[in-house]
Amino acid sequence: MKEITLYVFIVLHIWSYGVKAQESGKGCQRPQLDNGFVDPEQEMYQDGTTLTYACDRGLKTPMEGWWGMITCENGRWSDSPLCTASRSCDAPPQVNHATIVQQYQNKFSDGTKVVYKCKRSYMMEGNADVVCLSGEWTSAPTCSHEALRKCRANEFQCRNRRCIPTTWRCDKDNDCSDNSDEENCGYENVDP
Ligand SMILES: [Ca+2]
Repeated sequence: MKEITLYVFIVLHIWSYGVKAQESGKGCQRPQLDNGFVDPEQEMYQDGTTLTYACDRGLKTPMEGWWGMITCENGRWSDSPLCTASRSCDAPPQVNHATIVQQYQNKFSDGTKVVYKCKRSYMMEGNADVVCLSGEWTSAPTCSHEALRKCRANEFQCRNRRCIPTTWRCDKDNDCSDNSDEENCGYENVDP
């Protein structure tokens, strides 16, 4: 009796192993992809393989990213890889201690501009606005804490902590925006 049980067990085991081997043996062929490349690059992929693919510069996957993932399931790919031209942008870059002035969207069309505003007591460095150009955002500003921002040797520190080039001091132009670069210049009495 014991022997029969063992025999049945072995037979079942071999049978289930055979089914598994058959399933995993199917695999998928390398998918057709124009204007992009797959990684890893092989002729055949085993079932369960997740294939990463990337698009050539300026092109995007259906998910609007420049790379996508498909999985080989029972001899078929979960999706066809596709690289097409897309000029819209995803969410603009996240900037610490800053908020975006406009209303939030998921997609931003080519040429859209968004404007950052630093939170209270944070100072902006770089351009306040970034533009979506052919699917890429131009570089975003940074916001650093006023107290941490030190002006460089050739800069003048305004009362509002802003840094301006020393040569802008006393040039009759309110560069600090609080006019502190134009105070004690000796001309106030002459030309108010
Ligand atoms: Ca000035």
